[in-house]
Amino acid sequence: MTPPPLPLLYSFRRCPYAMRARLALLAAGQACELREVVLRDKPQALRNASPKATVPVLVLADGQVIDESLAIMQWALARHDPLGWGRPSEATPAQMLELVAANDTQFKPLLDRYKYPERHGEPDGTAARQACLPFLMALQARLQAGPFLCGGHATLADAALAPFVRQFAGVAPDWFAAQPWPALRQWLDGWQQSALFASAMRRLPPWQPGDAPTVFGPDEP
Ligand SMILES: N[C@@H](CCC(=O)N[C@@H](CS)C(=O)NCC(=O)O)C(=O)O
Repeated sequence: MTPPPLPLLYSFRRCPYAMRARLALLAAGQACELREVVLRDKPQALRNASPKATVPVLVLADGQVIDESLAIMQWALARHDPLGWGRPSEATPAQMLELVAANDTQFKPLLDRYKYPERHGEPDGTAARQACLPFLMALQARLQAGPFLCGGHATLADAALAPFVRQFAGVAPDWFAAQPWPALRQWLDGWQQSALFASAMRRLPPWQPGDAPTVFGPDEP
């Protein structure tokens, strides 16, 4: 019997939204065909699948298109969740999703201002960085209470937020290292050193029409 075709993931290695989707697909043991996208030269096939043309986009074998990173995570984990990413031990699933929403709607815009102050008419990133502190301090407090954001094991929230905290830390690594956030740093280091993260960050050449499929999944190199 021929196996069903794999879902197709349009991704960009360094995009934090695509990272969280890849992490969840790996955690779910869900292989897919991956097409690495160059954002300044998006393939027409991506635009056809999702006119808003952001990454990640997952196209299922039945043609269904999922073009929001959180929805891709939820789709994957609803199919298979051996690590319990959808079952936080110290929060309800709704509280876990509230944390993701706070990241996406509050922290992410401030992170953009911090990274690119000139695009926001600001002389430097210090005001934006200051505005990020309450969010990061709240993460530090959570991680002081337990090794992961929602308790004793990693969940969707950890995978969804880590790529953004990583970006924040990368803007001024020395400054980040000097903050009184040991639990936050340990958590971030743990993610960045994990085998899962290494698999999620596998380097792939940009996809072009006609290329042989690249399988991305738990068993791939
Ligand atoms: N809400 C979307 C946001 C995705 C997003 O904004 N991705 C960025 C890359 S990190 C993107 O594709 N931007 C479009 C562009 O740069 O043209 C999601 O969660 O998937």
